[in-house]
Amino acid sequence: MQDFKNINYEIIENLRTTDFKKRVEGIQYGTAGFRTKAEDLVHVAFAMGILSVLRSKLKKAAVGIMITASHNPECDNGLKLVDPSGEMLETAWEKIATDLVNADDNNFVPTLRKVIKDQGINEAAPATIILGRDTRKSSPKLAEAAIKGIDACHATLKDFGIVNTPQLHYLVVAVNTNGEYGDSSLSGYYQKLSTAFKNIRGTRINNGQYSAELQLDAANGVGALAVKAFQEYLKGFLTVNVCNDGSGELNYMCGADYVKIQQVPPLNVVSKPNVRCVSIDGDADRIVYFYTDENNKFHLLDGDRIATLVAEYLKGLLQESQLSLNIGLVQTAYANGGSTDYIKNNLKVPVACVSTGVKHLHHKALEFDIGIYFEANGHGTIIFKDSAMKVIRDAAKDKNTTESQRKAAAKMTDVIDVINQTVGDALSDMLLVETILHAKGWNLSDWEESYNDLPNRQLKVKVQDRNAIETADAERLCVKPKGLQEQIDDLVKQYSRGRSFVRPSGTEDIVRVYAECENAADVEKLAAEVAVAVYNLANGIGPKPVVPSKM
Ligand code: NG1
Ligand code: ZN
Repeated sequence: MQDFKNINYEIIENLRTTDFKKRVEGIQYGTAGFRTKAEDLVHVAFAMGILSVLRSKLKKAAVGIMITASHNPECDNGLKLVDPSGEMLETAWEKIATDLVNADDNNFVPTLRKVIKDQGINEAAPATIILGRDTRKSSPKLAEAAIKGIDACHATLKDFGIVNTPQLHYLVVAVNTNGEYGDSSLSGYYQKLSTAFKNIRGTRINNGQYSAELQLDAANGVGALAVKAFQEYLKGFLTVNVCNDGSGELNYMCGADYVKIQQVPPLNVVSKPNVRCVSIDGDADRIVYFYTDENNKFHLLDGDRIATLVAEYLKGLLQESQLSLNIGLVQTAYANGGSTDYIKNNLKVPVACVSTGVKHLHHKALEFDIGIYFEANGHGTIIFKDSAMKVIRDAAKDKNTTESQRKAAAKMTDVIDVINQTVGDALSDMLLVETILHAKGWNLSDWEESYNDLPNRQLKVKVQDRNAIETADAERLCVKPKGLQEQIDDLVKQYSRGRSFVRPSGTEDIVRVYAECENAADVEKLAAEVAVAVYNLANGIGPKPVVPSKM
C-alpha cells in the first residue's frame, strides 16, 4: 500500500460546494447500495469515494466500489461498497453512508470528521480502493467523481475499468489475500474458473441427455463481455451462444430479472423447443435457466432450483468421500414453497429463511461448513469454511482411503475453484450447474422433475411512502401499517397452499407483493387482492379495502 498522505479537507469542502453539490434529499443506502436516476448520483459517487477510503483505513485492507444499477433501466445507476472479505458493506455502515451523502454541503466535512472520530479511524493509515463500473453511459462520469473523492484522500486506486459485479468482488478478495484466492486480474478470474471447470469435465464433453451447448441472454449488460471472454477459455468444452450481447437496450425485455418476474422468455432468444437457455442480469450476479417445450410452454428454473441441484450434488460427493462436513441451505421468503418442502422432506438438508439481500443470506450461510444460499431470483453462491476446504483438500491426497473416496474429494476441490465464493456470480453459477447436469446426464426437464413449483406472482405497488410498510420474521410478517397482516391472513386463508407477504423494496420506490398458491388461475387474484390491501392501508385509505370475494 501507498505511503500515508493526509486527507485534504480543503479540497473536499471545495469540491462538495462546487462540482459535487447535493442534488437530492433522502437518498438511502439500500439492499444494493445507492440506486436511483444516474444524474442524481454524482455527489453520491464523490462521497462514496471518500467513505471507501475511510473504510479501507479502518479495516486495514482494500475496499471495493462497484458502479452499476444491475437490472434497472439504463437511465438509472448505482454504487455499492464491497468490504475487504468480498462481502457487502457492513450494515452499520449503511447508515453512515446514508448520513454522509445526505449531509448539507456545508456540513459535509464536519460529518466526515465525526465518522472518523466515532469509528476511531487512524487517518494516517494507508488505504487502497478497487474500482469497477458497468457499461452504462453514465458510469464513467460517476467513476470520475468517485476518483476525485479517493484522490482528495490520497489513497491508492486500482481502477479496473469495466467489470461486472462478481468480478469486482473477486478482485477485492484476490488483492486482500495477495493472490491466494486467485490472481488479482481479470485473466486470473477467467483462468481460475475455467481451468477447474475443464478439469471436472475431462474428455467426455456430452453425457446422456446433456449436450455442451446453450443459449445465453446477457441482458445487453456488462456480463456479455465476460461471456465473450469465457468463450475463448472454454473452447471445445462448452459452447455458449450469446444474444442480447450489448447491441440492444440494457435490461429491456431481457435479463434474469425480467424472465423471473414476467415468467416469459426474453426478447431475441430464438431457439428450438427444449433447448437449454439461461438469462443473466445487467451486472451478471444473477442467473436463471429456462426452456420452451414443444407445446410452446415456458419453463423456468430459478435460484431455488439451482440451490437444490447444488445441495443434492454436494451431499452426494460428501457421501462418496465419506467426509462428515455439514451442509445448510439459506433462502428468503421469496423461495417457492415447493422448493422448501423438497429440501426438508427429500433432500433432508437444514434450511433457513432470512431477509432479502445477499448480505443476510451470506451471513447465515457462514454458519455451515458448506453454506448454499440463493435468492429465488438467481442471486447466490456456495461458501466453504476454511476448515472445510482444508478437510476436502487433505482428503483428496489421503492415501489411507479408497480411490473412490479420494476421487470424490478431488472433484470437490475443483468444484470449490469453479465457485466464486465472494458473491453471487451468474457465470460461475452457470459453470457449476453445467458441471452437475453433465455429471447426471440431465437435460432441463430431467432437472425440473425433482419437484413442482407452486404457481406464484410478484406485483409492485406504488404508495406515498414505501417505508410505511414494516416487517418482521424475515419479512414474512407485516407489522405496519396496523391491520394489513390480518387482511393478508384473511385473503391467504381462502386459497389452498396459499402464502403471501409484502415488503418495501430496497432498490425501487415501491412495495413488493409476493403470492403463491396451488392453483395457477387463483394466484393472480390473490396477488391482486393483497396489492389492493397494501395500496389502501399504506396510503391511509380505509378502514377496510373492498376486496373481491373468491369465485
Ligand atoms: P429489492 O428491490 O429490495 O426487492 C432486489 C431483489 C433482491 C436483491 C436486490 C439487489 C427481489 C424480490 N428482490 O431487491 O433479492 O437481489 O434487488 O439486486 O428479487
Ligand atoms: Zn444484479
